[in-house]
Amino acid sequence: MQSRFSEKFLWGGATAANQLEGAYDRDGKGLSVADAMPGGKQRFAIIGSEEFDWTIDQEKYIYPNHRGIDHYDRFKEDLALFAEMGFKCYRFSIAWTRIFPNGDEGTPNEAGLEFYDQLIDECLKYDIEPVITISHYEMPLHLAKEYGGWKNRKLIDFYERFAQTVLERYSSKVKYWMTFNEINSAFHFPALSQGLVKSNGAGEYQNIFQAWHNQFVASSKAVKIGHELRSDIQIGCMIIYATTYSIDANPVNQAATMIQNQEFNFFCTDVQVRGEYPAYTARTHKKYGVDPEKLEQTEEDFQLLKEYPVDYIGFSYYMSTAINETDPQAATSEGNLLGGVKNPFLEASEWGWQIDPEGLRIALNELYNRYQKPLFIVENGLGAIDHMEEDGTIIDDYRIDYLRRHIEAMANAVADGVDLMGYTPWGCIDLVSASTGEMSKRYGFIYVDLDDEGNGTLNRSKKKSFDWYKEVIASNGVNL
Ligand code: BGP
Repeated sequence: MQSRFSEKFLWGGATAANQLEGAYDRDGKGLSVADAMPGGKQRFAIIGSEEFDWTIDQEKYIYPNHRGIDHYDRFKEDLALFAEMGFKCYRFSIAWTRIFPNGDEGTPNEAGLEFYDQLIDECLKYDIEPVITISHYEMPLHLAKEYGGWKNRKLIDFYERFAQTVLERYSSKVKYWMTFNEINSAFHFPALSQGLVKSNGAGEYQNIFQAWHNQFVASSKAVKIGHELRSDIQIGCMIIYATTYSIDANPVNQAATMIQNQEFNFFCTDVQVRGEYPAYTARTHKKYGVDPEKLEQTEEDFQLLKEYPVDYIGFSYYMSTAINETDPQAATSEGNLLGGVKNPFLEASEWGWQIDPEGLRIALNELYNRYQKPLFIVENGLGAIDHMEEDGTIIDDYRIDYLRRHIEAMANAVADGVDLMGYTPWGCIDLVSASTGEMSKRYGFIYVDLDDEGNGTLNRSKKKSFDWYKEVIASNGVNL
C-alpha cells in the first residue's frame, strides 16, 4: 500500500518543559506558575481558577513539576530512545524561567541557554528536527504575582525580549516554532495559560480578552523577529481544538454549535492567521460583558497583527464535544475537559475525555477549509493507567488502538486534500499531567517508574506501543 503522507512528514513526539524537566530551581532557574501548583484534585480546581494565590512554600512542599521525570539530567538517554523510534522531529518547550528567572529584568541566564543548546544539538545529532514552543503553560511566577499576568501590557515587552533571546540563539538550528501553547484555552485554564487567578481577575472576561490581545501582539512580534533572522523559518500558533457537534438537527442547536465553534475553536486562529479580529468579535464581547472601549489596543497593534500572521497552525486534538441548547437537563459529558453534553455515539477515556478519531478528520478539514494554511497536529493521545507485568513488559494495546484510529483519520484527511505537516503524539515519554499534576495519567511510548507520591527509580522502559510506533514511522504511516 502507498503512503498518503509525504516523504517529509514530521513524525515525532511532544513534551513541555515544566512537565518533564524537573530541576525546578537549578542553575539559576526561577519559579514558574506551574512550579507553584500542587498535584491531585486541588490542581484541577486551580487551573479552573478557584480561589488561589500563588502561595508557595518551597521548604514545605515538593510539587510534581519540581521533579518532573528528571529529563534535565537524563535528556540524552531520552533522546536516544526517541531516535530509536525513528523520530523525525521532537516538540519541546523552553522554560521561560531558565532564561529569565523573574521574567522582567536582568540579563539572560547563560546556564539556561546552554541547557537548550545541548538539547538541540542532541536532536540534531540524530537528524531529529526540533520543534519549539516558546511558552507552554509556565510563565514566570513573578510576572503573575507582580503584574497580574498577561492582562498587563508590560508582558508584551517581557515576552518579546524572551522570544528575541531564544530566536537569536537557536534559529540557525531550529526552523519550526510555536508562540504559545493552546492559546485559546484561557476560558478553561486562565492560571496556566495567562497567569490569571481569581484574586487577580480570572473571573472577569475583560481581563481574559485583554490578556489575549496582549498575547496576539506578542506572538506577532515573535513572528517578526523570527522572519528577520531566518527567511524560511516557520512560526505557528497553537490551539486546543475540539470538534463540536450539534446534538441533533434542530436549527437552534446548530446555531449554538456555530457560536461555540467561533468562540472556542476559531477566535484565536482568526486573529493569528488572518491578522484581524473576526466579524463576530463585537457580539462575543457583548455576550461576555467585555467593554471594548476599556480594552487597551493601539493602531500599531492592529498593524502588527496584519503584517505578521503565523505561518502554520499547530493544534492539539484529544476529544470532541457536543452542544444541546434546547435541553438544559441533558447529561453533561462529565470530565470532558471542555464540557459540553454527552455524545451517545462515543466512548470516553478513564478521565471522561470523549474519544473521537473521525472528529480529527473533521477538525483537519474544518481548519484547512477555513484558512488554507499548513496544519501540524502537535498533541494527541490517550491518557491511561498502565500496568507493568511481572516480566517488566507493558502491554498498552488500548493506546495503540487509539493512535491507530487517529492516524487513519489523518490519512483520510490528507486524501481529502488537507496540507498536514506532521504528527507529534503528546507525552511520548510519560510525564506529569497538566490537569492533575500526577504521574498516573500516562501517555508515553516510554514508561517512567515514578508514582503520584514521587516514589520510583525513574528508570525508563519501552511499552508495547514503542515498537508499534517505530514501525508506523518506518513505513510512513502504512503499517498501523
Ligand atoms: C494539553 C496540554 C499539555 C498536556 C495535555 C494532556 O492541554 O498542552 O500540556 O498535558 O493537554 O493533558 P493532561 O496532562 O491534563 O492529561
